[in-house]
Amino acid sequence: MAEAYDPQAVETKWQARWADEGTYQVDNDDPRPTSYVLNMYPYPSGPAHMGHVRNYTFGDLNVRWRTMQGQAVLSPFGFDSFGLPAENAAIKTGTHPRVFTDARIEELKASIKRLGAVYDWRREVRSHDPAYMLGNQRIFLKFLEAGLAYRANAPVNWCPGCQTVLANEQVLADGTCERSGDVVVKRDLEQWFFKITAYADELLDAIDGLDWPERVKTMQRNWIGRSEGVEFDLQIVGRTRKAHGDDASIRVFTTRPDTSFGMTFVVLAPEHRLVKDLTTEDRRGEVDAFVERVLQESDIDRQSSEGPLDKRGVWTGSYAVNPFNGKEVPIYLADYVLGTYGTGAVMAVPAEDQRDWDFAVAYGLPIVRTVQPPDGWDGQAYTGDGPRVNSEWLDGLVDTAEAKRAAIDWLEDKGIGQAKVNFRLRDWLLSRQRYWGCPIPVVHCPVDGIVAVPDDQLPVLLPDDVEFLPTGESPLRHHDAFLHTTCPKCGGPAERETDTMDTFVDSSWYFQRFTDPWTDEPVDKAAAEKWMPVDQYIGGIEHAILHLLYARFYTRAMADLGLGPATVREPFARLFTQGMITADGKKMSKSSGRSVAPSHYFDTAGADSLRLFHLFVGPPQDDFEWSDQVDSMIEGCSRFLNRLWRLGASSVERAVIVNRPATPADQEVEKGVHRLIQKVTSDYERWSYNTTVAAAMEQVNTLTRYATDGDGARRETLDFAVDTVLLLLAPMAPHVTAELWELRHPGEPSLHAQPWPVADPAMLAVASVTMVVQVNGKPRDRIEVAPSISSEEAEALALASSKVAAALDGARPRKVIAKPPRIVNIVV
Ligand code: ANZ
Repeated sequence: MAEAYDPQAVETKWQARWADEGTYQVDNDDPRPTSYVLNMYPYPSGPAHMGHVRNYTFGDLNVRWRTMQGQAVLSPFGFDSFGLPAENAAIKTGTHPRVFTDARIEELKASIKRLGAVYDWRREVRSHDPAYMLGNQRIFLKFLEAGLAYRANAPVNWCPGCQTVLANEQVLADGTCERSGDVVVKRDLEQWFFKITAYADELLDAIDGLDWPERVKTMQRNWIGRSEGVEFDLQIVGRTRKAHGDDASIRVFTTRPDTSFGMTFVVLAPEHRLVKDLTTEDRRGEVDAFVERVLQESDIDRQSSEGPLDKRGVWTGSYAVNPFNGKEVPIYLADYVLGTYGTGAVMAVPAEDQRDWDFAVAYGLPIVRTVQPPDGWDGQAYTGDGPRVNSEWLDGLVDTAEAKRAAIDWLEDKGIGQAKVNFRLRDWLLSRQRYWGCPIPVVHCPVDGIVAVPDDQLPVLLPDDVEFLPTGESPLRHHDAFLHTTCPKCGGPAERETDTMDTFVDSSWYFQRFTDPWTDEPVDKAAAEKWMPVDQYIGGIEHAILHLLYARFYTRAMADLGLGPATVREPFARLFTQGMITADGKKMSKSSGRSVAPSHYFDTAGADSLRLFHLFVGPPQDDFEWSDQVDSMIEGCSRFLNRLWRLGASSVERAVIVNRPATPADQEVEKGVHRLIQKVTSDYERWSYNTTVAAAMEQVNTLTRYATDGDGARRETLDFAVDTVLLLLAPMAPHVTAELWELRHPGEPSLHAQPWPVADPAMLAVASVTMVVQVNGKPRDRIEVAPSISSEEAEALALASSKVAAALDGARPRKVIAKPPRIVNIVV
């Protein structure tokens, strides 16, 4: 009897061996075909919780599986180590963010290592590494030079109490400052932007070619939000171009110019530049109060459909002319019209737009249908197709695209409008008034303006001797030695930029850095060309938009500026978004206070059982609620691995193992194993891990019975079967399978160095199926036939059956209906 399975001893042994032998280290001159598997690099918040365990189990399975398929698999790990929590901890506890962060990294690393997930730790990258900051700053300066980084005024959250800018996270749901309790207002301040909109079209078009979940692709498309329409001018009543220039008209953007005859009012955003000008004296009090209130609201609140509409708008007292029919329409303001989209002004067509309809009803404004709705349609806007009505020269046109085209042509002919494509996507505001981030490497000179820090003075590092005070301001602004510098151009006194970069900048190119983290350049193009794009990226759906879009933009911009390989424009060829582990319905995370640590399970059932549990509990893309039943499920996985251990160590109780030629029963066992190879391989490809664990469990039970029942097991068959099961389970439960393999094959290369098994097609063919022969609908015989049997053969076999002959009792068949290979029906 082999020794009992001791998970801790086995796991420690193999983890040390993989690390010592560098089993999963790959060099950049590795001749094997390449593959790149990557989990999104985590924010280091302390020891791993079950959410991490689940994600890294999926990633590790992919790394090991691809390795067994003969690929050189790049499997790096790093830390998204800049960010607000470390800075807040510093303010609270007085620990420097670097010390705090490094400690959290070590905790996370230690707990990940016990999972047995394999990474090439030589390639580790942390956002706050000086070498990484150097890369970040060099890339930034290239973007600046190319006009992809620029400064502009932007509305930011401003706390009048603290006299500082706040991040969105610091503004409470009721719009007050988390620290002072003051009402946070929007204020225009100079900020840094990346011109991601220059890539809007390309980023949108390329989504089609990505092997990503449809849900994520849709979210990206909506976020970019391309819309085709037209911009045109409405004359303001009482104004002339001669007297008022550009202020004589209001420009609107619409996607439905075909409905223009139905425009019964115009709505401006409260921040529209003409608001003050258009407000008549008797309306001023109400308008001012309204504008002040709306400017406090977030864009999200403003676009929500909640709240009574009669409180959400106000009339300015002025009118504009609808150029299509010459009618005068009132000009309103409404919170839901955004100043940052289109022209910040909308022609309202209540009959064909539900929001305009509701607004018209609330303010008693006219509603004129311009698309004929179906009979019985009443009391709401109609956005479907139908003939144009009340639209003069558009009347009768049914095709919406054609009607739009006609309206745009008319506007262009008259010289008052042009076709226009708009994007919802805005440029990326990247500056943060924070300490724990990568400094933006420029100085502000009173003579030369913004001047790049020269390359030989990079990286601009964060000074350590700063005080973290709860003032809400970046300590960099109060650090004289950092702040005061000389201008690299004129040598005069200048101030260093104290804004740091959004941490999404760090996560936009780290995956390229992994391909050669030792290079002096941000990215070694040859190395990146070899490994990129990431073949399998794994991470949470919460990154569906910002991170994944920013990374796509960065990859393109870097390629265009010669900072990355020209051929690599998409960073992540294939994306998997795993489900969340939830506790009480909420995402498991350290900050939620609901995190379950894996260490207890590592110490008891072992890492392999825990991995198997995570693979087994359900489809990887689904959320999983952590509950009281989990312990018994992990126990179940542990019992399975013990059964595997007994089988693999050939100590199955009462096992009889004999040498004999293969009987049909032995052949059935072999075929079952080939079918398992096929199933596991295709399940791994499809990320259907729960079904593959179930099949493996069933197979182990079958083999255990085979080894103990009846005539006993044939040695060759059992060896082949057990070895194959170990190979197939190796990516899921890497320790126990490696140990069993070594027991069974002492002195041979390790299990993880073995090639992935391939199913023999001949063994997959199902030898026969049972064909039922019926006479007048009653089953009379069952015949084993080849699955490929033809109708004629099936009919002949059926008629030749003695049981059928007995049932016919001399009667002549009237009709024979053969549905090979399952059924033949004889009618008499
Ligand atoms: C008249 C109209 C009639 C409209 C109709 C729609 C339907 P997307 O697809 O998102 O581009 N709009 C324009 N600028 C706006 C702004 N700054 N804030 C809020 N809404 C704005 O939507 C474009 C449509 O959204 C435009 O077309 C305009 O309403 C509105 F039957 O014009 B439409």
